[in-house]
Amino acid sequence: MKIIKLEDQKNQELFERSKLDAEGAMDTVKSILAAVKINGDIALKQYTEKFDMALLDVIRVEDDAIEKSLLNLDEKLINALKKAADNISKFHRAQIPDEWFIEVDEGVTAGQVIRPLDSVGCYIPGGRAVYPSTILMTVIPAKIAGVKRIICCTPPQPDGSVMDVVLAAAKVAGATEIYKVGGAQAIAAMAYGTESIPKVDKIVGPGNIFVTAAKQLVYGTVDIDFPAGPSEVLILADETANPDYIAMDMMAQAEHDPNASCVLISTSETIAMEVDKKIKEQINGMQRKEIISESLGRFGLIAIAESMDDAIEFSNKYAPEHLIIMTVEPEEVLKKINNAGSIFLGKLTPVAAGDYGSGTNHVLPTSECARMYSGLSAESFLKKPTVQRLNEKGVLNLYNMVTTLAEYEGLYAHAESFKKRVKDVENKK
Ligand code: HSO
Ligand code: ZN
Repeated sequence: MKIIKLEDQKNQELFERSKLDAEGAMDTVKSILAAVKINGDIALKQYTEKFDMALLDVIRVEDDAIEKSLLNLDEKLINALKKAADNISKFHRAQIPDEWFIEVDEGVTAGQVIRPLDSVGCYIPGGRAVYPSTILMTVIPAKIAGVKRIICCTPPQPDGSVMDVVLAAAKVAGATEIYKVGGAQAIAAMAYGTESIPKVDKIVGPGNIFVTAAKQLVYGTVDIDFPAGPSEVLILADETANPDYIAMDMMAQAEHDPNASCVLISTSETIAMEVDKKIKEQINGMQRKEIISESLGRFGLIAIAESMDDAIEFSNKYAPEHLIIMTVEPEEVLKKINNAGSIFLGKLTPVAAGDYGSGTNHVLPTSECARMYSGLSAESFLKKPTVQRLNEKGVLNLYNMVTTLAEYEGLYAHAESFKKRVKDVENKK
C-alpha cells in the first residue's frame, strides 16, 4: 500500500477515488425507460427474459412465498435480522423531527408539521451483491417515517423465484409488496407505474450503473436518494490506536469492492508502519484476498500527519463515507469534523457495527458527497409543510410591509388581499 508523509494537502491525487460513471449507460437506459413507459408490464416481462433469463407469468411475489421464506431460513439468521431491525427502528424513530409553532411577529404564528411520503420504492440488487442488511436499511426508515406503501423491486433468478433471504428481510423490515423486476426497467416501473407496479414518490437503494443512470433520468418525476459509489473508509489514528483493529477495518472495507477506498491518517509513524505490516501478514489468510489486495493496491493509502489538526483537515476535505476516530479522546476530534457520512468513535467501534445494527443507516454518501449530503434517514421519507395563521393584530401588523412590497413588485391583487382584511378589521373596532 502507498505510504506517504502528509505534507502537501494541495495534491489532488491524494483525494482521488473511483467514481461510478453512469454516463456510458445513458442511451441504453433511455430506450428502456421509454419502452416501459409505453408498454408497461409487457416491456417488463420482455426485459426480464432478456436480462435475467426468467419467464414471468406474474410480476408480484405472492404473499405465501413471502411467509414461507421465513420458515425456509435458518432461525439464527432470522433472529439476527430481527435484532438488527429492532435497533435500526429505534434509531430511526429518534430521527423524526418535532412539529413546532412560534410567534414570529405580533399576531403572526407560524410553524411546520411533519408528513410522510405516500409511497416509496426500494431497489434491491440481485446476484452477488444481495445484502439483506441493505434491505433493512432502505425499508425500515420509510416504515418508521409512516410511509404506507413501501414496495421492493428485485431481479428474479432464472427460475423466476426470488431468494428466500431477500423475501425474509423485506418482510421483517415491513415492505408491503415485492416485485420480480430489476435493472433500469424496475426504476422505470416505479417512476411511471405499470399495470402491476404502482408509481411511487421516491426511489431509494443501491444498484449497478444501469440502475444509477435510470435513477438520474427519472429524478424530477420522482425523488431519488443520492448516487452511491464504491465504499470508503478513512481512519484517524494517534499513538493510542490499535494497529490490529485498523488493519482489519481497512480490509473489511476493501473486501466490498476492488474499487473501494481505504485511507489511514496517523499522527504516529509507528502505528502507520504496524498497520502496513499487519495487513501484509494477514491478507493472504482472508477469504476475499483478491478483492482486498486489488482495492488496497489501487486506492489504499497510509499517510503520516504532523498533527491531529492536519489529519482532520485532510479528512474534512476527503469527506469519507465512513470515518473511524481511533484517538485518545475521539469526542474532541469529533467537534472538528464537518464532512463524513457516518462516524465511528473509539477502538471498540468498527464500521461493521453501523453496517449491520448499531442502528445507524449504512446507505451513505460516497465520492466526497458527504460535503453536501447525509445518509438515508427517517427524514429522507418526510416532508415538512409550513403553516401560518394571522389574527387581527397580525393582519394590521404585516399590512404596511406586505402592501409596500407587493405594489413594488406590481402585484396589486396581493396588496388588495391584505387591504380587504384590514378594512374589515378596522370597521369592527
Ligand atoms: N459498508 C457498506 C454496507 C454493508 N456492509 C452492507 C456490509 N453489508 C456500505 O456502507
Ligand atoms: Zn460494509
